Amino acid sequence: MFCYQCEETVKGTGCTIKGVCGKEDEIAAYQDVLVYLCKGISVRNLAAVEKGKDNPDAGLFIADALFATLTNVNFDKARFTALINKAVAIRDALPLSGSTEPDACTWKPKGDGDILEKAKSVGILSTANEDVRSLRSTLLFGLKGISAYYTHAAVLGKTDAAITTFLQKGLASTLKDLPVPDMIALVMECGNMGVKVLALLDAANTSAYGKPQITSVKTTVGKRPGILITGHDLKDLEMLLEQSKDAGVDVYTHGEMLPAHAYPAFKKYSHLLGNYGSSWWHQKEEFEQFNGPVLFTTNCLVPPKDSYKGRLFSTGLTGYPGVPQINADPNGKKDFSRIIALAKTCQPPKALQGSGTDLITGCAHDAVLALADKVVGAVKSGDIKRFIVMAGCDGRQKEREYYTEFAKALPKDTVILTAGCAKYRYNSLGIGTIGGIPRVLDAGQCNDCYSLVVIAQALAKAFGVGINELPVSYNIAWYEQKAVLVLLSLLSLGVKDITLGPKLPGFVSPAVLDMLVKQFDLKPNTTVDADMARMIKV
Ligand code: SF4
Ligand code: SF3
Repeated sequence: MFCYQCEETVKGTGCTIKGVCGKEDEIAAYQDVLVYLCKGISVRNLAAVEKGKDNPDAGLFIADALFATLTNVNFDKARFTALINKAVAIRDALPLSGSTEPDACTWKPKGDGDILEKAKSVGILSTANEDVRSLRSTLLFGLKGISAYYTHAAVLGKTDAAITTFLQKGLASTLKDLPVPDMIALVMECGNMGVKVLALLDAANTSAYGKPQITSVKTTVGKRPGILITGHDLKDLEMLLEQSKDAGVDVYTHGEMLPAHAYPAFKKYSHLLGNYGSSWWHQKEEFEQFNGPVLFTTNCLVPPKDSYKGRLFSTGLTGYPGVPQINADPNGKKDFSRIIALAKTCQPPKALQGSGTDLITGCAHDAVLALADKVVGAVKSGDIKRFIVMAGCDGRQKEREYYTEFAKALPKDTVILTAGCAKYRYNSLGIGTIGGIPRVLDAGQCNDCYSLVVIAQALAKAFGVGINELPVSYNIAWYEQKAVLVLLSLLSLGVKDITLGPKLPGFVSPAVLDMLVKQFDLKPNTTVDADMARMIKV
């Protein structure tokens, strides 16, 4: 295997024996082959559009398939086998793209051994040139990010053919020998599409569940048994809350589900009690102590311990061998009665050590812009000197303590703008407010980075300056491929001088890094003191 798509990749260069995430060699092979087949579908489907014989559903299938290959989403060979079979069926039902076709359009697996053999020649390392590999990988990982967000929006009925067409265009491009400037242009176009898909998901979430309100979320536990829901999918939460409302159990959010508390549609459920635990990588300890069932709706899924594995359920694109999967019926409805029945037999959750501090969330664009006069006034009066965007992901390495230390060391006249699970590094520090404005403004999930962009654009307008002239610094923490997309989206909006950590991506070659530094002034993070001195330009 060779995988270098996430920040925790071995030695910062690539996982070759087994993933740090727990991904086995075999699953990596199935994922590589699935991506390869999606490239074949893309070539044929794009050609079929011109003949009016395309499959309009192929784009959503590709989004689902790529989402399944994202870090910490799915570890189940049976699910990948089913996706590979479906990919072949979709591709083979399309007309030929021409008299000669790339192998990805014609190759067919005859069984397990075939898939493993094929994976040796179609994965990341099949591109020999380091810089071409780097650009193709950057594009592929950005496309994976688009896929994840697109799938969420589509579940809520919001689709956009321009996005799925780009997914196919991007995938098909990786089979061609394109000049470097064309590849760079595609990476930038991926960033543009990132902004588009983030806006689409924002519209999907807010039209279904209302505009997030600034909300204080409890982290204490109740006396009744609980169900824990983790991941990013709000539709799953909605169905779970509705089905469990009279069952005598409570529902708690975990990880990236915390911002759900801010949506008006979920506030009506009094049994949505609070948030339990923190970011994804703590799940082994936290799920153990939760005592009740846990529903995974998306990443991040950490291979479970046997002690609590029997209480886990997955849905959507997530999967783990032996963990029951709850699928939607043809109308999109999911039956969570098994989870609710199990919860009733469980002990209530145990309070986690150090928990109890309320967490503020829901500082999305509408809620913050409702305070625009106050915020602009505080900047003009000098009460707020600088905003630091500290959005992104959390991860398990010790070096991520940097983000807690950085937040603690920030001067009292600064405000953190955050989104994603990176916030758990500093959202319970109690770093206070400035004139009633919380100093940690949590816009929501990683996809709600879109809100941060809207806020920055509104501030730029209010001050009559460009986005790079604002008193805003970017100190972004990344882990998986959605964060890659968010970064590309920021770059496509012209945001410069972003600090990225805790390590630069292993898939960025020296020449590509040089381009990013020259064009966008992208920097790796260093020490708290040095980065603080650079960012706090008073
Ligand atoms: Fe390694 Fe990350 Fe790939 Fe997992 S997702 S195999 S940890 S690079
Ligand atoms: Fe977190 Fe996985 Fe990236 Fe959605 S849950 S931000 S890491």
